[in-house]
Amino acid sequence: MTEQIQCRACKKTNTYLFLPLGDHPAANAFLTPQQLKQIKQQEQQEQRWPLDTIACLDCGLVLVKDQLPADFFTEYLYVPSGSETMKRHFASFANDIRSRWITDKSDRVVDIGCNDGLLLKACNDIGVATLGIEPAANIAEMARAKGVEIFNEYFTAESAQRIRDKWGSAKVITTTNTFNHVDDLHGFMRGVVTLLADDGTFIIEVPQAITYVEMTEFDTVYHEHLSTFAVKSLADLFDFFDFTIVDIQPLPIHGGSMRVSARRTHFASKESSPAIEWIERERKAGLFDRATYDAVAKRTQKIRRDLLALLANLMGDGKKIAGYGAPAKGNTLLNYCGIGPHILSFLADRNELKHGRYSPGMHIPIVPPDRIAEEKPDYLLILAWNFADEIMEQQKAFSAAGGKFIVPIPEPRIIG
Ligand code: DWN
Repeated sequence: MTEQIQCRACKKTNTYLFLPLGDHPAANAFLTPQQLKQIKQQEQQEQRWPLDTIACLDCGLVLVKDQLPADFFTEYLYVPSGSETMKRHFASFANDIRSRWITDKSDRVVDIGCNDGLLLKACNDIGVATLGIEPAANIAEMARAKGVEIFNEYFTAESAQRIRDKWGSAKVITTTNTFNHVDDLHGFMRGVVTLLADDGTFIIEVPQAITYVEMTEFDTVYHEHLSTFAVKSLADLFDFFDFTIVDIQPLPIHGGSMRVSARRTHFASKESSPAIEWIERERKAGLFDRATYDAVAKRTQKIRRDLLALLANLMGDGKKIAGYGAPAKGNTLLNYCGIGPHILSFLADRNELKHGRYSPGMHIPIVPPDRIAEEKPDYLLILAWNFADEIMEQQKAFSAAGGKFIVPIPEPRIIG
């Protein structure tokens, strides 16, 4: 029985380490040629930490321990603007915010972890006042270039007070795929309590634990993705701060997410909270049972076996295989399965910040997508499987030339 840890959401210690994935480098720590050279010459260690997937059997949180250095996000390589899906998603979210939660022109939306400002630009475009909070200097500049006002520091209980002193309270606080990167959720919530107007709304977008379990999305766990939330884990967390969930919307993005809106309990009704029905669904899905996670571990090991066998057979037939997408999740999969340049000759990715770099751990070169037409692989392993439709649509020329796709989750399969 491994040592139990305290759950960062509900603070109970009924946790279960069900899936040790090995020692992994940080999933977004894409290496420059210089860094790779120093590693190869043993001048520099590529830092790795145990990637142990843990479940809280009380609130359903799927979590990893926080092990990354404190300043990890001061230079960041992920931006959502590389995806048409995400551009459409944030435009729709901006309209939803204005129609449901904004009542006055002076009402401000504060987006914590605003990244390159995609959501706040969409809010500004429809006349909503905004402020972005983004600690990564390189990404903050991209947001500023879109005309988005930025507070370039981490959001904490302390910085929340300074933000409120300078810009006033927020009518809406949003945080999309940031809450799952935060270790001190209670400190973050103290900041929300400070910054949010009394009648304000706190809106979180995060991947769902129920989808992680049902679709065996083991690769969505990495050192920066500290948590994958169940509705119950959010409800238990909010209880500490007298917030109540008032709306839950399932979202198809990032492998199955949810948009959860919460308000202070004196502006909400616990009895009619949608959380009640969702938590019942989570209970029926076995999110609070050890056996559920034993089954996830077994399915994960089967995905590894089946994917390696599929790739070995194709290579045995003389087929050439490359990867499409260099997502953070792809590095969990590549490092867990031991898939390196001996199998995938390159990873094609549209994000220019990653071009010329190498994947952490397996050191596969990352190149622009036009390399596909030059190298003509027979198969593309889609590591950004959450965008498989968009990617296959884009790569119609590859399919027309006889190329086929491999999608690894929830089971490795060939498409095309
Ligand atoms: O929370 C996070 C999620 C939201 O995004 C971050 N911690 C890190 C990141 O995770 P990821 O890197 O796994 O996210 P994506 O958005 O699944 O990565 C997609 C990758 O694929 C990007 O590098 C862009 C690339 N891409 C592409 O090359 N062509 C994406 C699309 C849609 C394309 O057509």
